[in-house]
Amino acid sequence: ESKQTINTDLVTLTRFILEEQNRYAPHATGELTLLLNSLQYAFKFIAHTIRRAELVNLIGLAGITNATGDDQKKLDVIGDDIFINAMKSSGNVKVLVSEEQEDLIIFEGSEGNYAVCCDPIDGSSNLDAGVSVGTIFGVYKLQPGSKGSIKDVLRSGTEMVAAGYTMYGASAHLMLTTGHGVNGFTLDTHLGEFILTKPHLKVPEKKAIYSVNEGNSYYWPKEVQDFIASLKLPQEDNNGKPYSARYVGSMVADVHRTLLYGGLFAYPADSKSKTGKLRVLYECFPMALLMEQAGGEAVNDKGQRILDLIPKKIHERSGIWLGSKKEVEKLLQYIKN
Ligand code: P6P
Repeated sequence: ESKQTINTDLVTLTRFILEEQNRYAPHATGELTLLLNSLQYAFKFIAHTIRRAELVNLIGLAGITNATGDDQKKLDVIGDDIFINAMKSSGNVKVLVSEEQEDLIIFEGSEGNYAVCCDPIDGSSNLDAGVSVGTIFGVYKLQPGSKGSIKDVLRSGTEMVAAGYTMYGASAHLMLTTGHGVNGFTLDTHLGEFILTKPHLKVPEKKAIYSVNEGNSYYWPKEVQDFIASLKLPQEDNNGKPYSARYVGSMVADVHRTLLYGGLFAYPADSKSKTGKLRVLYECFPMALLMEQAGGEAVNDKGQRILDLIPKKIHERSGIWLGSKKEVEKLLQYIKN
């Protein structure tokens, strides 16, 4: 008979984080480890809430708009509340930037040494259609001597000590980096644990997939129009076939596919959105850090490394191109000249 082998030595996220702390930061205080555990609690709660949303009629507009003018859906509000409460009660977070909050949040009573930037439910405009959405996050350690202020988050993305996202799709997938590569976890809802399923994830070096909203092409600069048009021609390095187009319209879903399959994702700035649409602190930086840690690249419309940008405002936006190293290099030929 087929021997059903059960893995009795599962690597949970909790175990993985502790092993990583012992391996890379044996003298650490353990605060980041505790913070990451509070983050995973928030992901589990949001995943649970999203799964039941339609059943308990949570889907639909909440009748208010957020900091960046998007119509807030009920789940956006609930996701934001869950996230804020999880970070506040962790005791390790002093400063919080959320897409749903116009102003920086400072947890006055907290002795926390970390600042967290997040988009609690990114892609929520797709929620009613059952499209995958996700929570995107980036973590800074407060600057030495800081009591927690906006200066702790208006910094280059290279200073983030952890970043990632949890995509709420068929399963809940967490992609995490703490600066030592990218590891993927899948939520086992019976155990209530994120299980390591994609250790040391590397993005394929090249892949003939491009992912951009072509509905904006009328507003793109000429070099972007020319570059995207060039991908639609037969490619010598793709057995004479043109690129495939794949665009979900939910950044987490588009980036997740790009990390796993390779390709190029883009949201360029255009004459309609002169500084692009995606926000630096809690969309561009976390996805750029993940992509670089997985061996890929992430640049802005001038071909500058996304992580080297220094935002001046907490909801600042940037054009972004990210994905396989060879695909970003093809782009640079067009926009660097
Ligand atoms: P568009 C979702 O609203 C979002 O913020 C990202 O998740 C996504 O990549 C982008 O906007 C989609 O924007 O203009 O293509 O619908």
